Amino acid sequence: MSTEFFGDIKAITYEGPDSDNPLAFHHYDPERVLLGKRMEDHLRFSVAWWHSFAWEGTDPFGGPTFQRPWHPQDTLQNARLKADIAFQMFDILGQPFFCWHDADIRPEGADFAESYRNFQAIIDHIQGLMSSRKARLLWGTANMFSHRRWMAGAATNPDPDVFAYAMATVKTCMDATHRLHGQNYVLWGGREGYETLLNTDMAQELDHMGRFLSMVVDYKHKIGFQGTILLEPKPQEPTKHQYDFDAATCFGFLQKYGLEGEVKLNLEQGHAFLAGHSFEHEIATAAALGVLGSIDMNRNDTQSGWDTDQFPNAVPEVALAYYHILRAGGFTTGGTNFDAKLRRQSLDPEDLIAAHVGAMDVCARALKAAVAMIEDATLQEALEARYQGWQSAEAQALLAGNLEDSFARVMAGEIAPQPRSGRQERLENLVNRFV
Ligand code: XUL
Ligand code: CO
Repeated sequence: MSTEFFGDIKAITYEGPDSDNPLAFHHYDPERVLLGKRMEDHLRFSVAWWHSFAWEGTDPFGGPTFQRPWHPQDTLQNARLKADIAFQMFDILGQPFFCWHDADIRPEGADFAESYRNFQAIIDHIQGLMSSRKARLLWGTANMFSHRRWMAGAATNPDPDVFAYAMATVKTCMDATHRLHGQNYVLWGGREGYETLLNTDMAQELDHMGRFLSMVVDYKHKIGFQGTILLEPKPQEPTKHQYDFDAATCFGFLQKYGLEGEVKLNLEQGHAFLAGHSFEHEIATAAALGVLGSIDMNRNDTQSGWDTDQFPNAVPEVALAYYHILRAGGFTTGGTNFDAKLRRQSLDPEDLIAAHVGAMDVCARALKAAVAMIEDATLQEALEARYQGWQSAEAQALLAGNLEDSFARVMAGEIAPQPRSGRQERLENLVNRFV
């Protein structure tokens, strides 16, 4: 059964922009060198286990639409089959990374100990698959939001027993990530927030969340995990309000608990959108604050207001995201994860391949545009020209000065600002030449 799932779909290859083969890369050419680095190493694509293999096609109004050979997902045998087929897809796509939540890869047991045994068995299996295959682990994470025990949060749960259960759960997921040589460990606090302030002690919950994250960092050092710990901001959904609202909020939280040098961010395009930001805003904010880690490259529907997790398809938007990533020096341990799912009518295995091929091509095309903008340098020059005034010694002295000195000079008419154009339209026109 497993060998037949993707039928006769062969490994996808680069055929160039003129090819009319829908199952070929038109822009993603992993070996092509841009700015001194292979495209594969710039983009560092990753497939998300949960959406591609664990999600069954449900929505708030309807049950599963997908019928996969590894359903139902409640046995170890089916979990192994799911892993085998996942690696077949990784072989077809040739992307370098994948990632998982514990709950995506193993069946839930009757109790913690059984879930743990299931998890260990599947990690053994994945380790075996990895020994002869290309795909590596970008990150592991714990699903501490689906099961009813997490309904009031994990680290921010009012019940200390749940806090302890979360500690135990994250330990197992960090151990597994370490064992599989994961490049990062992610924490997305889907239920770390509140439904109503009427029953919530926010100060206490934030302190618990800070303490929890400190323990995660301590454990990382204790086991010698070399990867990066990443927080994933999202303003709301599933809870009414999530504490990791956006990049700036996360940075303030990290600073309060002294973790800004230890933890970085995994930014998701759709989450930026929910927070009322553009994706490049979140990337530029994280870069400015020194906490840019990794990205989840999936978009929301611009009208529905939900986190629809669609594969990316707007090159201009994605190009600006990569422009800011490149300006920040590119990824180190991070990458481009498709935290994206098919539409629930996309039933065929080929849809799964086509979705990823298209998304990889959109990102590759956007990367090429971003590289071209950097090589052209007009944008950078315009930016530098705008701040040119700060090059003088006199301007630098302002930063070391005081309010009274400037008052005296402005009062004496020595300083009289002359407003200048921000040239926004000209810069937008310039970007349009590249995308
Ligand atoms: C949810 C989301 C998660 C995280 C990992 O919106 O993005 O899938 O990426 O827990
Ligand atoms: Co995500």
